[in-house]
Amino acid sequence: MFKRAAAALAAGAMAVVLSACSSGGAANDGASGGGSDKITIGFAQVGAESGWRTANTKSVQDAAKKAGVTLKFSDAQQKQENQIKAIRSFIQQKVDIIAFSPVVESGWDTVLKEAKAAKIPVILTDRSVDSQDESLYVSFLGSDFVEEGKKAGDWLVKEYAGKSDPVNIVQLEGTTGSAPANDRKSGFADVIKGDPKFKVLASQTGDFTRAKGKEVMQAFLKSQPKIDVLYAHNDDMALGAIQAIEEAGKQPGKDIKIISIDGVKDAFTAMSQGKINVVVECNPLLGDQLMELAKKVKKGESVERRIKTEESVFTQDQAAAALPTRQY
Ligand code: GYE
Repeated sequence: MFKRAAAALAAGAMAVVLSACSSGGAANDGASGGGSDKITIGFAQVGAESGWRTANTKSVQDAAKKAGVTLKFSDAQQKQENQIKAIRSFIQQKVDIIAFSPVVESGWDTVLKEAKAAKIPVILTDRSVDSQDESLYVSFLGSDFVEEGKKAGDWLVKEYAGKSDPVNIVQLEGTTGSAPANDRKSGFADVIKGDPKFKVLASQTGDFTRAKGKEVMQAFLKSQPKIDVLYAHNDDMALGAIQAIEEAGKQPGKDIKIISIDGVKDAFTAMSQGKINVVVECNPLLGDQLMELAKKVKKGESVERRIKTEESVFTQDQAAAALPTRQY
C-alpha cells in the first residue's frame, strides 16, 4: 500500500518536473511566433519479440535522431497493460504526439479517450486497433496484413495447382488477439477455402518468437502423422520451427514446405539454403514516414488516415540474389 503511494507520488513529482521543462521551452519558442517546431514523440513499442521488431525499433530511433525529434521510447514486453501505462505516462509528460504499435487489437478506447481529452494526437504504427470511434487516432501507418495472408495463400494454391491429394497444413499464429495474427490467418483462410484439398490440421500461437515457434512445432510433429506445409505468421517462428523439423529428422523446405512472413535476413539465408519456400515481405522500416507524419500532425496539416507500406513476395530462386541488399 505504502509502496504504491510512494511510487505514485514520485511519478507525480517527475511529471511536474517534466512538464515544467516543456512549458519553459514552449514559452521561449512562443516569443518567435506560432508555437514550437520541436517535437516530442512518446513511442510505445510492442516489445523485442522478433527480428522484425528489432529492425522496426532501430528504424524509429534512427529516424527520430535524423529528424531532430525527441523520442521517449518504451518497450511493453508484449503486454498490453505495460503499453497502457506507457501511454498514460506520455500523457502526463505532455508529449506532442503519441505513437504506438498496439500489442492486441481490442481494449484501447479508455486510454485513447484520455489522450484525446489531453489533446494529444495519436498515430498508430504497424498494428491497428478495433476502436469504432475514428476520432481516437489521426492516422494508421503500416502493412495490410490481410493482403499478406492472401499472398501466402496464393503461393500455396499455385504450388499445388493441378494436384488433388490432400495438403495437410499446420499454422503457427502470431500473438493471440494481435492484428497481424488475426489478419494473416483470415487472409490465408479466405484464399485456400476455395479448394477442399487444403486442410489446416492444427493452428496454435507461437507468440511471434523463435522459442515458442520451435516448441509448438515440436508438438505439431508429435501429434500430426503427416504434415505437408507449415504456414508461419512470421520468420522467427518459422526459424524456430525449422530447428524442430531438423531435430525430428525431416528436411524443412522439402518434407515440409514452409511459408513465412516478414523477410528478415535470417529468413532469406534459410530460403537460400532451401529451408523456407516463400517469404511474404512485411516492411518494418517505418521510421522516416512516422517522423514526416508527426511533423505534419504537429503543424495541424491534414494527413491520410491510412498509409500502407509497399511489399513483395520472394521465392527460393530469388533469395540468394536478394540477400545482400536486405536492409533488415
Ligand atoms: O510480422 C512480427 C512481429 O506487427 C508486423 O510483429 C508486425 C509483426 C511482425 O513480431 O515479426
